[in-house]
Amino acid sequence: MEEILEEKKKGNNVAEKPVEDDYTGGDIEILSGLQGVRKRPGMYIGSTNLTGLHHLVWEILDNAVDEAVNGFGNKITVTLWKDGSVSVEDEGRGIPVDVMPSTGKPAVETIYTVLHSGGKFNSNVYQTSGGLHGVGTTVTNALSEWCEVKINKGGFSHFIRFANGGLLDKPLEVIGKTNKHGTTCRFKPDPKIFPNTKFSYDTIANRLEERSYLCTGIHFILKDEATGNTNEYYCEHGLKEYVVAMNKNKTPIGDVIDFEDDVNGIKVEIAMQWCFKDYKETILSYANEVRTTDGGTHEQGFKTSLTKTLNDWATNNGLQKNGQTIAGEDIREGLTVVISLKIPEGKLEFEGQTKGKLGSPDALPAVASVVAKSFTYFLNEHNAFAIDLIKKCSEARDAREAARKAKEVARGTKKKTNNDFMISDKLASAQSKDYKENELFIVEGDSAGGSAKTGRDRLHQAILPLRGKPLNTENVSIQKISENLEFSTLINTIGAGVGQDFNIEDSKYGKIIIMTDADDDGSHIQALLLTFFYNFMKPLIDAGMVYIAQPPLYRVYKKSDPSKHVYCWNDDELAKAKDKIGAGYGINRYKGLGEMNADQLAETTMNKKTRQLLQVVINNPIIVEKKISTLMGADSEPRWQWIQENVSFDTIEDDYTNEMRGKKNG
Ligand code: 0RA
Repeated sequence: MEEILEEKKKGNNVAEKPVEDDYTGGDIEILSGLQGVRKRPGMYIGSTNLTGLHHLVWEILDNAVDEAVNGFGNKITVTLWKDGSVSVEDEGRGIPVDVMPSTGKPAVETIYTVLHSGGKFNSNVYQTSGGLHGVGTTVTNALSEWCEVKINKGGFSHFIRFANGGLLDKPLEVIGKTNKHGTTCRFKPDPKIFPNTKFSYDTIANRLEERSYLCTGIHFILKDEATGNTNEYYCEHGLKEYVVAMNKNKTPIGDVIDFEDDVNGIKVEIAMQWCFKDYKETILSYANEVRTTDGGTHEQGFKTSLTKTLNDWATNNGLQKNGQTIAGEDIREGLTVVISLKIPEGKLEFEGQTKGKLGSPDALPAVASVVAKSFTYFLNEHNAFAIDLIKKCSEARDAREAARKAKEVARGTKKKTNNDFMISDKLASAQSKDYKENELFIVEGDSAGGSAKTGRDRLHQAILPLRGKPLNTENVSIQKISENLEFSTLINTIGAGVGQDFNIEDSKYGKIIIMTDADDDGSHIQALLLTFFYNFMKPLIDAGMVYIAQPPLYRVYKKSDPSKHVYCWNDDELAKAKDKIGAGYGINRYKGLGEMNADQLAETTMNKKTRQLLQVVINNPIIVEKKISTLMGADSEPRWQWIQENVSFDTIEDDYTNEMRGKKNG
């Protein structure tokens, strides 16, 4: 989706570079390559929103990590500079600087200006490619206002500079002597490409933390020159510490179990731990440090082998109740596992539209054999744990069976009664049966609910008002949730089940939109609802179907003619609106949804053509896991503050937002 958005957007953002006339054939190729990236940034970095902006850093960072993972240097420093630039410094061998006979140019210049040239210089066994599209340094350079590279190598310090979207600005030169070695790349993202060029310290910190778990023995340092903030991440027992971090504030069963082996050149590392009172499974998988959000052969191998290994062990030890086996989903309830594979170049295959799925066939038997061997050994060595675990899994199965039976009974009765009434008397449902097109607005407060019901598009928009704060669902069983009126209503309304039984295909809505006031209480309600969706309907979030509505903060109008008005979502827009309306303006500051009438609410927040929505996207599992459990697990005051500053989920703009931005800019 993002790429389509970018197609729409680029017309607004991308400036054409004047073509100069003294270029050789090779230069023209370079120029058109760089221009191609600038014309369609979405194709290379996914989008030009904040996620895309940070891709520029990931591309550079991953090269530095590659170098360190392959044994060259063990310290990587990322610095945010006051001028808005960022640098990544490593202590590796230094990018090659010698002139290449084929181009007559220094290798570093080629690596920075020719797409897909990076790999040719790199003979590392395991190549990482954390940039979603793995296109490397050229893309970062092309999308930067300027980009400077300093290389310490062979006794000398070298420097090269690019500007205006990747064009050579200062040719490579020796600037001094040094006995150090390593590469520093510093660049400033181009504001002509990115609407927002401000890097987020937290986003980069989380990425470095994640990397530190996957690449042990490397010191990752982050510094912010503007604030003086600094963090260092370093792990010796990577995945184990990753799982500990994920399960912080939960009730683990035993220590983290971890194993590691090499099968036909594929290095498999796994760390896992079960927790009580956690009813979901959390599987994080990686291939060569790339997160595989859509799973793939390694996850398949893990699941199949885990199920078989535990069942075999239970059977062999006479622990299966009535000879029943345990299903995989019941074994994985409450399990947190990180699977990381290092696969040699030739065997590495990614699949799917976003390349988020591992396709390498060899990964399946490799992981399966490691699990079978090592987990069997572990169970034999830890009998008490094994017995507890099997008991827990059987209980999960029994609970699921009971829930299924209850649901069947409920379904039987439901058919006999008025469907809408059974769902909720508060729900104003949508008329269309084209469920994918339908949207469910979960609205804070009955009064806003009333305006929303009046102002909605009755064909496709349904309104479910919430009374008060929803239950905090962290560490709460499905049983308890079903007894909660607010959540059982929501579960019935969505109509696709809950927990392990949730089936996204049955969802009666294509978009679930949380609409709250833009204040502390509103963010708390958002966090509580997101916690519920995350714990019990995670596939909705994974599919990008959960959104947060964005009511405006102000309306600026002309006093002499209030029909002339502009809505504003932030202070920048407010300043511009004042200018636009000119002398004699008035301002409405909206403190809550209830202050807007039905028309205003519809126009600003609900109408597909004019609203702004934030899509809830989980970019970094560590933050979500850690923060949800810290925040929602303990009821401490600073929570408000925190939610205000960092919603636990990264949000990206949906298509309509961009359409609207386009309009505003144009
Ligand atoms: C290719 C070959 C050599 C080093 C590198 C690439 C290299 C690339 C990057 C990117 C960021 N930091 C880097 N450090 C090294 C080896 C060249 C040699 O042995 O002379």
